[in-house]
Amino acid sequence: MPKSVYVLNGPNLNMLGQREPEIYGSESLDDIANRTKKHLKTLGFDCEFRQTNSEAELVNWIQEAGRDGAGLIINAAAYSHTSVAVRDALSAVAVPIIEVHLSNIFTREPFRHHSHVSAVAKGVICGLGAHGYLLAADALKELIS
Ligand code: DHK
Repeated sequence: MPKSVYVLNGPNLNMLGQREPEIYGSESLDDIANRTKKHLKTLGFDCEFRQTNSEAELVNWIQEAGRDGAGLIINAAAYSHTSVAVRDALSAVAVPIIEVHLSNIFTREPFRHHSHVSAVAKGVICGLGAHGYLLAADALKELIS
C-alpha cells in the first residue's frame, strides 16, 4: 500500500489565484493540489493535501502527519513567521519535513525573512511558485527511499 505524503497549507492560501497574483501566481490551490497529487503518485505516494486558516487545526494535522504520514510538505504561510506552536508541533514529528513558500520571502518585507519552520525542516524551497511543491515532493522521495 502506498504511503501518504501530507501537504499542509496555512492561512489565506485558499485565496490563491485571486490574492495578489503578482506575488503568489495565478493558479488556484486546487490547481496546485491536482499537480502535486499527480506528481506524488508518479513517485509512488498517496497525498493528503489540505489547507486551513486555523492555527489549532494546522497543529492537529501536523501531529496526524507525524503518526500516519511518510513525509510532510508544509507552507505554513503567515504562521511560518509567528507560530511557536506550529514549530513545536513540527519538532515532535519524526518524518522528513520540507518547507515551501510560493514567493521569495527574503526579497519581501523584513517580517517575512524569519520562519520558525525552517529550523525544523530538512530543507526550504521558496520563490519558485507552485513548482516548489513538486520539487519538495522530489526531495521527499530522495529522503524517504
Ligand atoms: C504565503 C503567505 O501567505 C505569506 O504569509 C508568507 C507565503 C509567504 C508564500 O510565499 O507562500 O509570508
